[in-house]
Amino acid sequence: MDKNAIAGILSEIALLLELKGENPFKFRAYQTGARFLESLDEGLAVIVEEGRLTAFKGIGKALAQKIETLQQTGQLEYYDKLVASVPPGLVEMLEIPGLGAKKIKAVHEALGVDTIEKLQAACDSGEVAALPGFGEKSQVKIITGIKNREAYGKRHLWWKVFEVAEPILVGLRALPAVEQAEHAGSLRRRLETVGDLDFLVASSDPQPVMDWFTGLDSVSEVTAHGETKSSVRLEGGLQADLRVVPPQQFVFALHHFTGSKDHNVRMRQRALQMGFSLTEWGLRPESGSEELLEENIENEVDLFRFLNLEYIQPELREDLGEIEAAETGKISGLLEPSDIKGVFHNHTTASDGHNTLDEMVAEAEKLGWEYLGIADHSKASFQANGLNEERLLRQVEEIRRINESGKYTTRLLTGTECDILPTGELDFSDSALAQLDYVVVSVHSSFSQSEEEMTSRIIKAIEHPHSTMVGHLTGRILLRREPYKIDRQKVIDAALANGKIIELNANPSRLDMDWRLWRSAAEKGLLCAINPDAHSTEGLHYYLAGVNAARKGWLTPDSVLNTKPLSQVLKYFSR
Ligand code: DGT
Ligand code: CA
Ligand code: CA
Ligand code: ZN
Repeated sequence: MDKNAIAGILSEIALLLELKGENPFKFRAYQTGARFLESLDEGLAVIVEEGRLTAFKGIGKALAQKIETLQQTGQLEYYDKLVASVPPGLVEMLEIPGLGAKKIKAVHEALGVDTIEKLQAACDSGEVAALPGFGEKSQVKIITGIKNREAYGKRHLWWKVFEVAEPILVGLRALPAVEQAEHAGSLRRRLETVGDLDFLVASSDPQPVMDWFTGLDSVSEVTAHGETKSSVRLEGGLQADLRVVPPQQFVFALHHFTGSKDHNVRMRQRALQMGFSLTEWGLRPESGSEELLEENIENEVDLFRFLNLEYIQPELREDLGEIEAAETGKISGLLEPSDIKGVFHNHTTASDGHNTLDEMVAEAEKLGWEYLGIADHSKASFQANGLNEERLLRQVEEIRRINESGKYTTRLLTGTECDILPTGELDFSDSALAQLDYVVVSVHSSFSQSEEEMTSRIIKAIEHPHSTMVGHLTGRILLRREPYKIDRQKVIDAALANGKIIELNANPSRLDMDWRLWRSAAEKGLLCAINPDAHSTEGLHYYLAGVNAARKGWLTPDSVLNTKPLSQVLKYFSR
């Protein structure tokens, strides 16, 4: 078993122990163990072999033994027993936003609550509010949390479901009966969250295709198994639809099932105005003839051209003006993943990242990037092990040494993710900030300020002479945490007035600032930086989710700083 998988198990053990109300020293030891493994920069197998685990800080004999067992056998009896001893409903309660292990344990012990349904009932009857340490406010928070979990539980992060969908698509394409296969729906439009997966296949022999799909190992329930459409529920609750159409209908069905619904409605209106009826089956003259016009329409490019439109990328099909723009050819040249030449907002083991400077820059080199910016947390983010000025300046030195060593073709840039304090002041002195290539400013505290307070807090940071860009503008965590209250338009205007950048945080759970605001902001001249906010080498790959969101926001390379070569980026920073 590899170190990351073992770290996952140790974290889970910590949670389970906390749920059981064990001594904090005990579960913290497992948290420490998990963090140790995540940030380990040498091979675990070698350390185990040489019996050196206990030589590391915080790794006692008992913990070392468990890590060794997991490393060698991939199993741990202690863990299995622990999982079996905690009601699964308690673990599920951890998914309720704002409810931690301590409170879950308290309601479990006092009221015997061991499922979310029972928790809801206990809130409704006021029993939760009456518990010591809870009160009316906590109870309301739990009720809202349960509601959010239900609402959000119906949708899924695009990034997560794309990983599930891709192998299914590859499998479909490999079937002998399949002529063409594509994703459709919100998945193909790269919407940040997806309700269900849609697959579309062209085949004149649907039966074996349907059988293959409904027989997938990952299918937990078949909810429909028909001639042209099947629906399944996959493990984990995600639903998926497959439609199989005759090959000559494929292009029309693909356009229809890609959506969005609103885009489809507008396209159908347009066809009607030209005297044609456009449906998922095909295109035919409105009056008289029953004849379908599919001979000259072999793909979506042809379909759009038939309606006198330039090709509209699936990402843009949200009925936000794309059809008008396609009339005049104004929607080409969207940002592509290959345009990205580096990124700025990333963390290392110096704060709460899992990989070292060297590991991060080596990965950036593999991605072919010219530069990689490091922006670890500042000291106010103590929970993320934020750097004080001394540590920051030492990191700057280390980065210089790595750059001068000539070890990597990718150049490291020195930055910080500096906290915007509740007052709008920055967490580092001007003299420290002046030593850096750039400064990302972010809010990590006092989320409940009023809209006025939060807006002027962020604008004050934008006006600070040393700030370069605003990180994750609204703090939202998709499907989990609402954005804090903020007047986004005012902040955009302030960024424009001060020549500052707003980040498009590419973490698939953030995608913040939202793509819906980018088109008009970029038209006014706002510059974007696509930042993965990586906390590991894997996290760097999130830039792809950022590119998706940027495309949905109609961004072209011109509006994105990190499409520029290193020389221009440095020039921009030293303005
Ligand atoms: P989702 O699954 O909620 O993330 O969103 P979609 O867009 O994937 O929606 P879904 O799965 O219900 O349907 C896939 C596409 O099929 C949708 O984007 C457009 C098309 N479609 C479905 N129902 C209708 C409809 O009643 N009218 C029109 N015009 N199109 C529809
Ligand atoms: Ca869908
Ligand atoms: Ca669907
Ligand atoms: Zn942050």
